Amino acid sequence: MYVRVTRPEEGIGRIQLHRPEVLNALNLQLMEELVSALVSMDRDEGIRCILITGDRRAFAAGADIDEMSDATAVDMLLKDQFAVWDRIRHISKPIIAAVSGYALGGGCELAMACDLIIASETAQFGQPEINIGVMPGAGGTQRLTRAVGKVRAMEMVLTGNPLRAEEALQAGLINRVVPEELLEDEALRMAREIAAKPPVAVRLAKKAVLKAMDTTLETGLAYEQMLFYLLFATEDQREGMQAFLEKRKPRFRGR
Ligand code: CO8
Repeated sequence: MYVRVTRPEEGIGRIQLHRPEVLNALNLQLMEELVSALVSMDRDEGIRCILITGDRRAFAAGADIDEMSDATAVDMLLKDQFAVWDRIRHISKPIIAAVSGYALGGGCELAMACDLIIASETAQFGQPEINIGVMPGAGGTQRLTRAVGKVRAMEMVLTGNPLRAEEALQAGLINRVVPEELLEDEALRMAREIAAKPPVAVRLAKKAVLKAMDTTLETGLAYEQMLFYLLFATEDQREGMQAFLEKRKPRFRGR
């Protein structure tokens, strides 16, 4: 197994990428295991927030170069490795990437496919594919550009030079930078905070924010309104508002 799945606390699922000998290079088997863990956590009502992490040295140093080096275009097409990546987009629960060390190529793309990114001071984010004769293929040119803007994304993609954690924070690519020894705690703290929110509202809010990435303002606003109205069909809306009026803590049930 190339991933380790745990439940560190009630409501939180944790997936650790585990191919340390190759800096968690993302081969097809690892990606399939990762996505299958994500899908089963997404279906599990006991899990409200998902963490993906690597180890101290690497979140992931990219797609597995060994696995691709001899492939032809037709091999790549028939293998259709992106099908498994695409499934990450359909995970409805929030996913937090906790990144230490290298997040390069597919590793950076995987972090960007998550909803929030917490990094240790040692993290570095880059798209070095240009150095090996290719270019990003799992969202790097698209999500990076949306996150940091055209100018910075262009520089990263054309030079292959990575951003250090602090630079990535300033560029708007990641949410927080913490000392390495606090990474797990901080990621868990954020997961705990989100896991305590009303799950249906979290799910729809995630959908609405993602919608903003690929639609017009008008369509996005209409979509947001529909999801907002839909939440008035939930018990948690009643509970949340009632608890506010009664000046007590809400008890959300995910219904
Ligand atoms: N694939 C396969 N093996 C890798 C990878 C990788 N991406 N990265 C590191 N490794 C292996 C090394 O070959 C080495 O193995 P061995 O001990 O057997 O020689 C081991 O991990 C340790 O690596 P290094 O000795 O190189 O460690 P260093 O600390 O000297 O360097 C670096 C670390 C800078 C991260 C260096 O390993 C490196 O440059 N790695 C490659 C980074 C890269 O180019 N990533 C992009 C890959 S392409 C990609 O991600 C495309 C994604 C889109 C397609 C996804 C679906 C197909």
